[in-house]
Amino acid sequence: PKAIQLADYQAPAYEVTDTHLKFELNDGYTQVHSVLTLKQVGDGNELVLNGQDLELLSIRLDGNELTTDDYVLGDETLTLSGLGASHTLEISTQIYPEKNTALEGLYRSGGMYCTQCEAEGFRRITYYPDRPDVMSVFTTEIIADAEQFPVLLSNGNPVSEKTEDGKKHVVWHDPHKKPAYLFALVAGDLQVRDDHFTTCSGREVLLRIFVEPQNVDKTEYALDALKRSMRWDEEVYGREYDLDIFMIVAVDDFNMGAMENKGLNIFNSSCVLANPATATDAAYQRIEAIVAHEYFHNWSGNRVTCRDWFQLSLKEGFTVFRDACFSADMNSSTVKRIEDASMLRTVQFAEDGGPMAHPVQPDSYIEISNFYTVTIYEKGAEIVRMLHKILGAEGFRKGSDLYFERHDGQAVTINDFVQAMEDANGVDLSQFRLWYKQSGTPVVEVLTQYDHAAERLTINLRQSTPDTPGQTNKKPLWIPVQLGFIAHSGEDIEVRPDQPDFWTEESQVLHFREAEQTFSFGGVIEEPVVSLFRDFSAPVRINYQHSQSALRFMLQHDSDGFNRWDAGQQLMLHWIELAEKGRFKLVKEDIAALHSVISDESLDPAMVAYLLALPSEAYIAETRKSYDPVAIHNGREQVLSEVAEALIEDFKACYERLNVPAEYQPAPADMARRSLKNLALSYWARASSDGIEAAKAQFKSADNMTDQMAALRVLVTCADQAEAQEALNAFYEQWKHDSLVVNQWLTVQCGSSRLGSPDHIEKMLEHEAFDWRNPNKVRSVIGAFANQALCHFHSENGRGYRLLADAVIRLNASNPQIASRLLTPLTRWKRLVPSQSHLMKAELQRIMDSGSLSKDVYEVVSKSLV
Ligand code: B3K
Ligand code: ZN
Repeated sequence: PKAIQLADYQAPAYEVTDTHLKFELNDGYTQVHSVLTLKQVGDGNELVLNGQDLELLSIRLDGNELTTDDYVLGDETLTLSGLGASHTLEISTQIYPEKNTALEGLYRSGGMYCTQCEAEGFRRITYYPDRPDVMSVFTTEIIADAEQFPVLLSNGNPVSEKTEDGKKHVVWHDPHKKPAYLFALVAGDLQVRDDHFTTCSGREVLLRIFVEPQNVDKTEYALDALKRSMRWDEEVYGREYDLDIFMIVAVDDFNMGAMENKGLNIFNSSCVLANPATATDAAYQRIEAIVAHEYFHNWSGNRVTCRDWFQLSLKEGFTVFRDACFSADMNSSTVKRIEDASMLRTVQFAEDGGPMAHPVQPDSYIEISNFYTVTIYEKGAEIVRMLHKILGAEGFRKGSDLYFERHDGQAVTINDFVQAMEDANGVDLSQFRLWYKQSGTPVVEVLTQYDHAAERLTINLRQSTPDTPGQTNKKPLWIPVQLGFIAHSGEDIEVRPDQPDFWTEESQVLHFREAEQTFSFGGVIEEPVVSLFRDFSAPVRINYQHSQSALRFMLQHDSDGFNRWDAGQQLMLHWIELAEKGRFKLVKEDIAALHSVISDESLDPAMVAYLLALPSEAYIAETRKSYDPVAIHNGREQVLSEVAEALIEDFKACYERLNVPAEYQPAPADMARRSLKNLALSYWARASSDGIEAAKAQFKSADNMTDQMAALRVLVTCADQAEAQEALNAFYEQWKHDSLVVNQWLTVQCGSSRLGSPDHIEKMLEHEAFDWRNPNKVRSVIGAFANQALCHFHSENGRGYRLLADAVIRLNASNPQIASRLLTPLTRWKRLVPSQSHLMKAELQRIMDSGSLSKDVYEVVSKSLV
């Protein structure tokens, strides 16, 4: 397979002004007839259409049937040459959605048909210039059996509908021009729940969620989140919705979370369906975030789209930033920041340190599906957040207004986005642009010095970015450093930089722009604790050794919630390291610090839960040059147990205080209470049989999935094996009719460092609840195992690796996207201790040698073996 290069980009020669599609859905096969209005807009008279796994039935140009002499049919293209200024092109193809297991293009999921076209799925439907810079007005006619498929949907507004000879015909028209990747079609026997939204200019919008009949009682929350998103985008970005109808459809078989098709979002059912009995608080929060994310794409992605797929972060980074701000506004902004930064540091830093490291604007790819990554999404969002820090809320809004106004209806580049920010604010962002082009995680070394006599503090910063595949000698970046000084009293003291470039009182941000820079501050009357990179103001690694006592102090006093949490994490990382060396003992100062956190009832309980949670095994691994997962697991377990024992009375009291009967509400305050309650339970049950009994009681009496699942997790982790299994069996009996709950049941055991052994995983692959065709099931079993049950995945004999490689080889043939994603843990082989890393490498090699690899798997495996 050949790599596609950004440098080779060429504008299209032809535009498709109008696209008429007619779908005839038949049992076993579907025919697609297209009529394209072509207009020459660029150099050349050649039209290249993309197509994959299509049966070509006929082509007509301006009414004349073409023969094979008139075009060149390549492997995945159909080329017409010698064209004039305008034409009408008609193409008929036949496709087989029932046989489509890749879940790209048009496919069957249960009893329904649906589509997934981003990034390059439309070419599996018909021959078309399947590239985002070709934008067209779509009209779609769908014909299908009226009884089996009473609901037929596509983008835009409904135009007409009739039933003739048992066939239903509907026509949809989308007035907004769009690239083919935003096309969608759904056919099924679905139930709908309706609602309404009045836009800021007073237009009425019909909101509809379509689901399978058994799920109608799980649609309320998504509709609520949708309305809140629509209002928020009006208020915060001045963006109004632009069609009379907005639809969401829930689909069980889906490769990712959801898709922002114009006016017709399609969701993985796990990311949209919820009721209190079946969905956890985490699921509610995920639904809120994803509904918002897809809705926000209507402007950042659909109205203004990407010129080519190298610009993917233009829509994804910006939209993740938008949904993160929305979630922060709806819930606790500090907790949201902790969650996002923690995930970035765990997963994105690992990607940056591995063979698939790439810039937020990549230079090349083999398979674009491999680039829907945490780097494009989350690091991309961090870059937009830094722009927001640099420009301020008002300046940023001026920039986004200009961007949307200037580029509405266009397919543009990341550079166009930055340019709008520059033009609206009159700043030079040339150095800032490097964030998009340089891969790797920057490291910032910090030295501080305090001169008591002069009442002066200096901070020396040095930055460097390590080499990554294909990139060396990186340049200094523009790094916003938000900071504060904390006095002995615990209060913040005023920070007055001697060089106040860009410094503002409210932002408290230093602009660190050279390889090395020293900042000095006068009028500092006592030696403060320096709190750096508050709010995680830049996606960098920080090397700054705070003393243990400074960390304990920050854990109790830092006014910045993120750094307060991070201080605790640093303390705990240190404990775990000591535990691994057999030298850990919780000292009384540590206990006092934790005690003060847990007993501070003025704090947000959700925040307390985060302050008391140990860093994950994956994050601990990420902080090491080379790591031994089993040692990390054991060290962390020891610290967990010591904390549980030392604070047993606190945890018990905390649990009892918060375990009050209350009707379930997915509201921030209730979620916060449950999160701390269940964290307290997990510690309490670790240290005493009373805690286990409390977990059993909660498991039995819970009226909501948050509490039931938390109790089940505690039992799986702390109860003896027989009791754990008993709870799992009872849970399955209770919930086996509900596939989304069963997925959680699979995850809790397959991701467990207690139960998730390779033997157990093999057993679950044979279970009636498992299905290789369904990505959610694959993720719940194999994904949970390889990403969470680390001590089993990395078992000494290499069985965990073999199991994963077997799954990848199998899925490579049926669903390459899922195969390639699942593979990620193996790509980290160089970071493991040698005994493990050579076993991992051998499995990568075995995948490589297994023959006929998809582009998806080939790209990841070949880059990993370099
Ligand atoms: N844009 C889609 C992702 C499509 C992934 C294609 N492999 C979902 C989202 O980011 O909103
Ligand atoms: Zn997105």
